[in-house]
Amino acid sequence: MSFFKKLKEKISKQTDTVTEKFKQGLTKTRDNFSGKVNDLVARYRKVDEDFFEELEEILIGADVGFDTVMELIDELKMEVKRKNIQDPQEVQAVISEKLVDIYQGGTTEATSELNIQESGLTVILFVGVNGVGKTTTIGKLGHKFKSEGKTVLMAAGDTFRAGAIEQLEVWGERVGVEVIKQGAGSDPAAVMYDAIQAAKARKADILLCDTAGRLQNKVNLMKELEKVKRVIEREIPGAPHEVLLVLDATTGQNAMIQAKTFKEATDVSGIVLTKLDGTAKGGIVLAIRNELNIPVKFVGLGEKMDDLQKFDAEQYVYGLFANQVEEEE
Ligand SMILES: Nc1nc2c(ncn2[C@@H]2O[C@H](COP(=O)(O)OP(=O)(O)O)[C@@H](O)[C@H]2O)c(=O)[nH]1
Ligand SMILES: [Mg+2]
Repeated sequence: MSFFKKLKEKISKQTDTVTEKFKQGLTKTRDNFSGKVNDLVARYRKVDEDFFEELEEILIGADVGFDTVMELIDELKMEVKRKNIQDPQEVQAVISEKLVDIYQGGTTEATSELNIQESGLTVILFVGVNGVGKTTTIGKLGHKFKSEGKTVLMAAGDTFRAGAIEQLEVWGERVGVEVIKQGAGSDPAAVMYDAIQAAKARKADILLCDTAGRLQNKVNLMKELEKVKRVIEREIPGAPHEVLLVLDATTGQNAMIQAKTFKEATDVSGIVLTKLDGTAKGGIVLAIRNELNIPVKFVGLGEKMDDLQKFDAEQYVYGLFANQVEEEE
């Protein structure tokens, strides 16, 4: 059976809406990346050094990241040799197969699972620079947890940016979740303290904590995050259960730099990659996973409350090559 068919079988265990969301959200990347790969395999009559060089350029152009591209090309060359593949058309399936492999990196699929406590409160802290989509992601996740029947609270920890508290309140109203806040300019650690007390009093399941995204001064950022974390840890041993770094896919290699900075400043447990729908360079997912070794737990595929999806490497690769898969049928 072809890889595409196997892929389709695997993902068909999930709902069609998930597949449709990934497919829709990856339209720009698919048109760009897969379009170029198609064109490449159509132009070459045999798989040679030039073919791989062009493929390398396409991958780098899709923000896959230099190191990851080199690794991928090496693997492809080996696979082509091993299977004695001559026809460029056949390489396409191998490419998608290797993309899934690279993402999963030998680990099991469970990496996108959140560390949710079986009983008691789960605290999730969101970090990242301004404008990446922290508040929006909190809104979307709040909606997701609520629809699973959980009691959710949100903490308005971005007390720095004008309008940030109000923006979270708008999301709170939209998805029916209470927002714990203090005035603008107040100490974020104090907001977290209040929010935890409220969460305990309401026996909440999930507390989603927003933070400010100042990165101009790394030392300050570290201090602020440390203080916020210290308060959370003190009130709930073992918390925060997740520290999710939010990155904007449209910023490409800049997102990689942000990730490295935050990784130094705090223990990041997962990444939310937003605005994947807004970029033609969705290869950044692979670079993040492979070069930072932090799992991408969620991807943002639009601005609406149901446009957040748990990241799934197979859905992602299917979304990239959906046209081919459907053509094969
Ligand atoms: N297209 C798209 N826009 C998004 C996504 N996530 C967030 N945004 C938009 O990005 C902008 C900044 O988001 P915001 O949550 O305020 O970022 P914050 O400063 O990190 O809290 C808003 O206009 C959001 O609607 C996404 O997945 N796709
Ligand atoms: Mg915000």
